[in-house]
Amino acid sequence: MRLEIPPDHPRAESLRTREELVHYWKLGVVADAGLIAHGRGEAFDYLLGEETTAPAREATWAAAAHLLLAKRPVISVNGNAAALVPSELVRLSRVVGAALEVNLFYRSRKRLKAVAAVLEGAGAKHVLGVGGRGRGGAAIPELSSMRRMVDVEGIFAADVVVVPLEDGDRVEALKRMGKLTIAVDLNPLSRTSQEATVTIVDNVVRAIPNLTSTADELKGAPASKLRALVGAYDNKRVLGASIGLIAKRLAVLSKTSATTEQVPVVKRARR
Ligand code: PTJ
Repeated sequence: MRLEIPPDHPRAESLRTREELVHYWKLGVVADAGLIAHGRGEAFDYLLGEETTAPAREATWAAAAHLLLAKRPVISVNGNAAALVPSELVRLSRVVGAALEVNLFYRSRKRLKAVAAVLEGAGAKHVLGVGGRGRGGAAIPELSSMRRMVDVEGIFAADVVVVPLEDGDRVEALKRMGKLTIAVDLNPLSRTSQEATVTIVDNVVRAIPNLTSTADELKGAPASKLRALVGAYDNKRVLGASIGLIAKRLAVLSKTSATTEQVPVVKRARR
């Protein structure tokens, strides 16, 4: 049963997103830890003002240019991404000509199939990563987590990989294989954010549609313009700008917010 969320509730959007995740968790698409990961993301979204920031927009331009320059782009899909933005991922894959591959940290055959079914239900024609051992399976070297299991036709052969809600280990391993990575992560301090080629510090529900419309806009642009966009981009600088934005917001809020007013200390009476 899904919770009825009053449309005038001040946090209706956030509650709807939670309900979506819980619904897909019950279906076995989202991992138990996916609910915890979402809570962490929500906290950072609060700090960022729950909107797409200027640094996120700058990262989106660079990410779109990388995807359009790529020869074999792949979008890696986990449980949370499939639950929150299934049709948006399918649309992005069409606009930039990228393959969709299921790749799970908490991997099981049941979950691989469940995530692939969500993507197919959203219109995906061909989903990689569900073939299993010996059927198109390969492993990322020097990676011990289950995320190492990838498709030879997909992530293994890709030059650019989109990794929404990822873990830092695999981004590092993909980098060692010479691949470029585009992360979507609300936490600008995470290892994933720090290690990716481009990190879009934004909620995946905003980031993926923005990336699709930006790629659509850039589609007819000459390669020289795309190369200039990626050449001018510096992920460390843009991540620093996101962290700076959080610091600025907190500095302003600490002066204006009622929640930070001095709370009177009630001293315990001495006996
Ligand atoms: O489906 P699986 O088995 O592949 O597992 C997926 C999870 C998310 C459980 C797994 O990848 C995991 O444990 O991830 P982490 O290490 O918790 O990292 C998730 C990151 O995504 C954290 O930095 C969160 O802040 C961030 N995050 C959470 N929700 C969102 C988000 N970033 C963007 N948009 C969100 N909605």
